[in-house]
Amino acid sequence: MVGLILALDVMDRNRAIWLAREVSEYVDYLKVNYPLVLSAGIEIIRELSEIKPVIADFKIADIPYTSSLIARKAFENSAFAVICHGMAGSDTLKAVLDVSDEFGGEVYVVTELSSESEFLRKFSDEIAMLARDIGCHGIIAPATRAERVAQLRKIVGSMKILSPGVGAQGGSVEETIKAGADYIIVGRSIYTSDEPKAVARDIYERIKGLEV
Ligand code: O7E
Repeated sequence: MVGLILALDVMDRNRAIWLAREVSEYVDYLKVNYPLVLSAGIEIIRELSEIKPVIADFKIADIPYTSSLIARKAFENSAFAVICHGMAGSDTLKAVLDVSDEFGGEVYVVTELSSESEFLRKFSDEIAMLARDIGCHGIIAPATRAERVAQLRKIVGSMKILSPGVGAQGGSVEETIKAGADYIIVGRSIYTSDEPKAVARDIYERIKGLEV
C-alpha cells in the first residue's frame, strides 16, 4: 500500500477544512503541524478527523512525562497518530507509545529531517533501529535524499515509512516511492496551487502507478 498525506500547514481553519474536503478522495491522512494548531486551536484535529484520519505532527521531543501529556492531548482530540523526534531517546518514545496504545493510535518517529539536518544525520540509522526495536509504527525519512529512504528501509523492514520533502523541497515522487517509502507527505505543492484537487489527483495517480 502506497499513498499520499496532505501536510496542512495553512493558518486558517476554514481554508484547512476546505482543502481537506477538496482533496479527500486522493489522500489517506491529513498531517497537522504547529502552524495550523497554533492558529486554529487543537479542536481542528477533531474537526479534520471527520474528513480523514489526522496525524498530529508535534514532533514531540521532551522528557517522557511532558511528551506523554502532549501525546494524550493529541489522541484525546481524535488524532490517529503522533510524530515524535527519535533524538529524544528511548524513554520518551516508550512513554508516547504507552499513551498511543491506550487509544489504539500510532507513533511515527523522525529519523533525520529533509532539510540539512547535519546533526541528526549522524544518528538516524540508530534512531530507526530504536524505533523498530521498541515497536513504533513507522518512521519519517527524507524524500530529499532517496538513498537515505532506501537505507532506512533496510533497517526498519515492514514498518511504515512516511517521506516529506517532495515538490517544494525538491524531492521526487517516483524516486521516493521506488526507494521504499509507503507514503509521500506533500504540503505546499498542493495547498498553494490554484487547483489543489488536480495536483493531489496527479500525485495520487503517479503514486498508484508505482504500486507493486
Ligand atoms: O515542503 P512541504 O510544503 O511539502 O511540506 C512538508 C511537510 O512535512 C511540512 O509540514 C514539514 O513540517 C514536514 N516535514 C518536512 O518537511 N521534513 C521533515 O524532515 C519532516 C517533516 C515532518 O512532517 O515530520 C513529521 C512527518
